[in-house]
Amino acid sequence: MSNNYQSMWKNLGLDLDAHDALLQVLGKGYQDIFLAQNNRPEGMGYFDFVMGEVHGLRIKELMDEKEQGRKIVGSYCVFVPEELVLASNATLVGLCSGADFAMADVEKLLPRNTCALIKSSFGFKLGKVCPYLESADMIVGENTCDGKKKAYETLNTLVRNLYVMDLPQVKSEQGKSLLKAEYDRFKSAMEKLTGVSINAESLKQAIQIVNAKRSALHRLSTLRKANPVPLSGLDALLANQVYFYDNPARFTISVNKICDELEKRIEQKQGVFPENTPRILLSGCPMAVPNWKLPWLIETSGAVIVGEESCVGERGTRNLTDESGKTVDEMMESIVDRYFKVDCALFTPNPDRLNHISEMVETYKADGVIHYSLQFCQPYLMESIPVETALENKNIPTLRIETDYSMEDVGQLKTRVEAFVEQLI
Ligand code: BJ8
Repeated sequence: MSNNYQSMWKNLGLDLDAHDALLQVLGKGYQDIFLAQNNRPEGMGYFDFVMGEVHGLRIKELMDEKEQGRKIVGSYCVFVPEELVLASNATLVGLCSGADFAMADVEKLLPRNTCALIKSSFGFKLGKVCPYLESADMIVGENTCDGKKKAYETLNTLVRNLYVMDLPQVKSEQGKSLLKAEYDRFKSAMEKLTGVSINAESLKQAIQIVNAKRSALHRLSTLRKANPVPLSGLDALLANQVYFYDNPARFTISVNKICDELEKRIEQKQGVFPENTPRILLSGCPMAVPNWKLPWLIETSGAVIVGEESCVGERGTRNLTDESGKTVDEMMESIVDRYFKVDCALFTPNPDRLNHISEMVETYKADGVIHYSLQFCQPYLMESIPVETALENKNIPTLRIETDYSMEDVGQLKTRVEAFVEQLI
């Protein structure tokens, strides 16, 4: 890929040597983790292609869009409503924060005990290795956890056009009004950025596009209830990660295509793991590309992941937006209703998340839950204890994992995961 795109990357201001090194590590990781799996559905070929071209063809497409006057918006959180971005004729991309990069430089700007996700977002900027970040005309940060909201004050000095969205922390009427006010403000900011006024027709169409891609993922999730499971958790995670930067309509078609194939596999009782392999629900912090460590450890330890209670997973995609609104105001209300249901650990109290985890255990017939928190992530680490207690009280075996993006703890994690899986057999 690299030869064709060097000049594009150079024009974007990437550090070509560092970027080449990143692509090499990524390619090797992808080979060892994804391509080494057995019996993968053919439809995963599309996602392999997308990953192979993640810094190539997709960036070229974004460059072409920009040439035609379309704006690119980058985001770090599922609270940024894609509907408003699309309705103003812009494209939303998730900004990867799933690998350590330029750590020595990052730790000059952020305390060492900051979560790996936040450090990674800085590392990709300081190391000049993320073409998505460099192509964005606007980057949206959000006031969620303390780490993110304070880090954006510094990020603001590193990037052009950082827009910070405030978010409620309590699910009250006042909280909802704040979200509504912030989405109204974001709508105006998008209109100003693009020069396009959002109208009822464009907003409805955007809602339908985003609902369609979320519905395709619902269909994919439903198929993972089968025993034997027709798709690995790693491949499902990959689809959930690609969701954040692929063209939405093409993504929807590709997910539905793989679902057609999986339906046939289920009919033939064809699985990626043997029947009755222990089934794990993974719950906790989002796993941004290329953070594949824990799922890989789980699925090479005799278990299969059947669901992700995560923002790169069901927490981020489970709710749809009501499509019946006729006016922009009605549709804005529906968008607020939809996003206000996201049960991020930033909310206090946050009973919906615990209910959702229990519901997912039942739906996907999970034998156990692995709760994943990034080190120094207060919201998810704090919630992991009551989550574990509540699940254990229901006799659902639960393992709490706290880790980061380094590979230093792989041996120790593998031992713990294997011991946990053993207990489920
Ligand atoms: S809606 S989960 S995507 S904020 S891991 S940075 S919480 S210290 S990512 Fe998130 Fe939006 Fe919530 Fe979802 Fe802070 Fe924790 Fe780091 Fe985190």
